[in-house]
Amino acid sequence: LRVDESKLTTEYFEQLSRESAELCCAIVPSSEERVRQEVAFRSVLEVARRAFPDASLHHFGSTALGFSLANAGDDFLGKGHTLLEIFVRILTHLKMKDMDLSISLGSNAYDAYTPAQLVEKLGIVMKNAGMRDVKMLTRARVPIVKIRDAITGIRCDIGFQSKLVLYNTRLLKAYSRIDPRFRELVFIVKYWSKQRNINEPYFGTLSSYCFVLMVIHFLQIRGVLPCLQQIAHDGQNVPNIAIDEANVYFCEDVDTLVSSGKWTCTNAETVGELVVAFFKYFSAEFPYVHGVASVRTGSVLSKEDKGWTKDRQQEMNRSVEDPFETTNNVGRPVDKETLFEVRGEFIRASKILCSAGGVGTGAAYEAIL
Ligand code: 3AT
Ligand code: MG
Repeated sequence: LRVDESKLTTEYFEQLSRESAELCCAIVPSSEERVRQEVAFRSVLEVARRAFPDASLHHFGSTALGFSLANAGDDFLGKGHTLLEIFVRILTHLKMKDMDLSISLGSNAYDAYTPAQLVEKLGIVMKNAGMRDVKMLTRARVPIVKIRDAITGIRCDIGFQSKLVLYNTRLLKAYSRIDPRFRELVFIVKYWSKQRNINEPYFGTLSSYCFVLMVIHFLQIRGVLPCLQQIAHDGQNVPNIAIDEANVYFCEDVDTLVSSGKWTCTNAETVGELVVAFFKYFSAEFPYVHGVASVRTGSVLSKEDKGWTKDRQQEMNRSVEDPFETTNNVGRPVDKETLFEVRGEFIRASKILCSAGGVGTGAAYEAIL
């Protein structure tokens, strides 16, 4: 990858930051959207209890975090975009607002049913209760029922995931409270990945979750975010809080962390600078062959130490470690064919971002979408 960065000007980075802020403003969920989510949550819980009377329901993933890219807001619609632009965006946003829900049951239920049977039983009550578009994905890595709530029209993915998803959602939330640049970068990267069709784990590309971990890892390396799993409350040893054989401890009280001065950010880069650096990092700098991006340690680990393969074909799919479940390769869906597609998109974005700076044209950021 050859890019000439010497021509990138301060004005260019300012423009990128401005465009990023505008894009985020256009796609953050409105408060009305949140109310509708709450209504959908309650109706799913009510129906699930018909099949599993002791069920409790948990909201995780982007909609729980406020990271979802929901309906284009009025802000965006009022800004003189063409009808085609608006149409494309709305289509994209519609794909983006699935609510991730997880049911937990008394332990006996897990002995009585296989994961596929749980999903079938849930799917049947959902259909009988008049939920729309009910699909049971019994053979997915994590079996789920997909539904569209009849009243609100909100789509939900409902599964019986391990509690770890609730902890990793909380971890991401804590990071989002430390530095506002994190959330903006996540919006941009997620939006870009969906526009470029490399955000479909089911078709061998990466999940949003994987992209978010890549953003955190990058910001840790860059000194924008600390490593919350390595900071002990007492300043001494990191405790072990075991859930499903993982240590789920992390420093969640980020307000105290910042106000006490235990964490001081030394990086003053703008969002525009970070966007350019992010794409450069994952297209040219990250050591895919030997390295693993580890949010848990705030560093790049070696594949050898982790006992993960060094096979070149496996570069991407062994490169991102789950923060809690350390044997989980979050990049796993990527295979030989899609590896080139995903890497190619990073390289393309990086090249465009760096060359647009030289030309100084408008809408620089839009060019990567
Ligand atoms: P979308 O807005 O739905 O694209 P999201 O942020 O909700 O993005 P995902 O749907 O990819 O992200 O994932 C939702 C949550 O599911 C995030 C995490 O708690 C869990 N999760 C997803 N993939 C994995 C994985 N490979 N390993 C562990 N947990 C995962
Ligand atoms: Mg999701």
